[in-house]
Amino acid sequence: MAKSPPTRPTAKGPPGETSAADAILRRKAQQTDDLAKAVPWNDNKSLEHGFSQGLAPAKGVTAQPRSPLPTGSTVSEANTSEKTGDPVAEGLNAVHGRLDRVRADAAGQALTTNQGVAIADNQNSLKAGLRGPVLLEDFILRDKLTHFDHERIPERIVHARGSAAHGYFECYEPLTELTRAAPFQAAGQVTPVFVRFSTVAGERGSKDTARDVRGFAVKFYTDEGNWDLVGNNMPVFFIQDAMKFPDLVHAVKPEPHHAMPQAASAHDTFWDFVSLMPESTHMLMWLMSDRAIPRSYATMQGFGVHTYRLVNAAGESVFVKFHWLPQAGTHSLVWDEAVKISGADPDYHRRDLWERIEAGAYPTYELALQVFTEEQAERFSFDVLDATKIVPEELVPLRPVGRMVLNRNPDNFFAETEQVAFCTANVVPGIDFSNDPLLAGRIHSYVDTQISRLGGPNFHEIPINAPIAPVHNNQRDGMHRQTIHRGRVSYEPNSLGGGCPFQAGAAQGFVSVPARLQAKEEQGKVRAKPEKFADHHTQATLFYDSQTPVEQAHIAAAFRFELSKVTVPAIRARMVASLRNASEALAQAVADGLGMDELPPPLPRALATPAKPEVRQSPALSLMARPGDGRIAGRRIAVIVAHGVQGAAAERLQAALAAQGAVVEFVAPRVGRVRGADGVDLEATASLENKPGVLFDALAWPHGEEGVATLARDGHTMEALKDGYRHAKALLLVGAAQTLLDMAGVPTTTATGDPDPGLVLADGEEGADAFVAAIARHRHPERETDPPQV
Ligand code: HDE
Repeated sequence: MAKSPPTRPTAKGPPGETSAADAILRRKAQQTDDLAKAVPWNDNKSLEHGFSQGLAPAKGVTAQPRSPLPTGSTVSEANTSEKTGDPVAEGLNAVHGRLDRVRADAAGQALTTNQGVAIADNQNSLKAGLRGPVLLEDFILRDKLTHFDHERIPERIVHARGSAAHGYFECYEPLTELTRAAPFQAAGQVTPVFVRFSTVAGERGSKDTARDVRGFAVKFYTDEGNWDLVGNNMPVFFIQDAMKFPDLVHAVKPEPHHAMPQAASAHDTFWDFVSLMPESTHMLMWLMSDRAIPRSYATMQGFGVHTYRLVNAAGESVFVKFHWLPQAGTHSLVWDEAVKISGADPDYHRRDLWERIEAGAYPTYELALQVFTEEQAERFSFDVLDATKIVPEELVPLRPVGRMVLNRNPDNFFAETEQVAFCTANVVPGIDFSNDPLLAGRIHSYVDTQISRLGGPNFHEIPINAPIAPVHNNQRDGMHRQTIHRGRVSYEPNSLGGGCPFQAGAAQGFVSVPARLQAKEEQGKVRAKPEKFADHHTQATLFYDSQTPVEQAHIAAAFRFELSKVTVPAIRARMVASLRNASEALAQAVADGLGMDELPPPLPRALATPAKPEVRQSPALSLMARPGDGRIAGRRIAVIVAHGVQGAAAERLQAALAAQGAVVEFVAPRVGRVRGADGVDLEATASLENKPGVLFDALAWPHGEEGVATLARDGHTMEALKDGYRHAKALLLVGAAQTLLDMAGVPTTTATGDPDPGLVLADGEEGADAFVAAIARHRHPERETDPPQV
């Protein structure tokens, strides 16, 4: 039998209050004993065994305390102050929730130290005399310098360079038949999100327009916990097993002896590795395509990459692939442009994202699902657990299920964008993993990396990472712990906390899908891959064959450029030999570009006779497949002017473009007022020097003889015109401005003799309309030649 609690506490209160304190302590002891008695044994223990119990775990046993007394840490919690505040409300963890509880604003406030001591002088350190030494007792100086000295944290090992925004996900229709995941339960349901886009290889301060994969990581703050969909802008990956990830990253990062090149795959070690890893071939096609140099984060697709599972309330599950489709369409840069932009504005994508949101042109993406059953998956010619494979849309069509709108910039880059910690392990009931071996490695890695990057195991309490769903568990302590837990219970099962926090059970809690295992002979522990993983080329071929001729030419040029930077001929030859297995035409084009006299023999294949593919062409794989909504909202347009321009016409053009949502700037040799020949002056917000033409999507030169003559004498004008032409942009030249074409050597017809559709020479409204239509097409590759003529 349990012993009765002592009738008298050992602790004594101050004289005069002893009897009241005694009474409370006695009540607490009595109620504690009652609470413990309410749980006479652990009723759940017998339910921990057996397969069917594992599928439907029981809810934990709880008991209701008679008052808050027995579960509290101290009977003195009612003695409140400005600092302690009131006793915590029942069931509340105040660390988690909306971000407004931690935002700060200094309006009307004096400068203080981190201890809240007002700083009288923020200009001088404390010295022994005017010319004397600085004193160690200057706690104000040391408070400031010490914090400053530790302002940097380790950057992400990969994806260090990134930019992020807040927004929301809106569900189109209930998906309850497929999943019980919180964001998909009702039409119009809104879930807050935080999205971080990134490059992979470059360091934190590296350029945005490197040829690279882009990260597309979405944190859904659902009311059942955080779900992170940590994807990329390409649907496949370089490798099939997490075991190879450190090798891949070491190969692509700057070479360890001299730390070069920064944010670039065009170097020996990367191509040495991938040419020895034929499973990378499909991903290399994507990486060498224009997908790797997106125009903006708002114009690229996102993919979950791995196969995941959706699970409904009945525990039934299907496989799923996640796709983000940009409303503005998929648009990319061209390589020469990306190179030039990286010099003119290394923050090109970061700025674009920020400015679009500030201007109200919110990046919007549709979420689409490819849903298929395990039985379907078994019949596919490829393995859905292989992250180097897509599920062609012809096989499983995309089903749009909601949209995501990014409508709020962060307040503070470090606190939000740098400290956000995405993790593939963050799933909610209704979402589950497949057995993709690459995914398994990620489920481990992301938590692990944050522990060193964010300095300990409590990074989930950093406001940007904290869920809006309540958090209650028995984890305690660790570096920088924020939560102050009430009570003495930090274990489960318990009776002293009334059983709380209790095991949620199957009805509310996360239950893993009991995925079927393979045939018996495949169940043993083994380090090997399934047979279909050995087909390294079929889908690389599918991708290349599904591109338009222009895209194919860009892929060949990208391979040529990258391999021309490789200094070891044997590696070049090995890569070309590998490409022969994907496309003879591509291998030949690359070999020609590298001055190889003969094609090397194809590399041996891991699988001699791969299964027959279901499709040999998939038009959806072309960037051209998603031109967008045809609007020009968010496009950046330069109207290039100088003193003597026809001001009124230039203003009309600006208004017509701005009315379509475009961001239009007058760009002149110098910033400031530009005198119009017609008496209408303009304000140039940018100069040809501080914002070269390469930073705009389209360029216009309005009429005005004197203005055009001035521009003709400024070498920047020719540069802007030539670049605009070479990069296939829409160009408008009115009246006298057309003389610039000849000077720049820009032809008005394409190589085939057809009129150039991106070159608009009409005036007035007609010109503006034609220009808008040309901008909406984004680019006019009809004029491209290799090498460029201009
Ligand atoms: Fe990552 N990856 N990754 N990755 N990854 C990281 O986590 C890792 C992979 C992706 O904006 C790191 O917090 C392993 C595939 C994105 O903060 C690290 C493997 C895909 C981001 C990590 C992969 C991704 C990361 C570095 C192979 C596309 C940026 C810092 C098993 C589906 C998230 C961090 C952000 C970041 C590990 C492969 C996407 C080291 C071990 C495949 C978008 O944990």
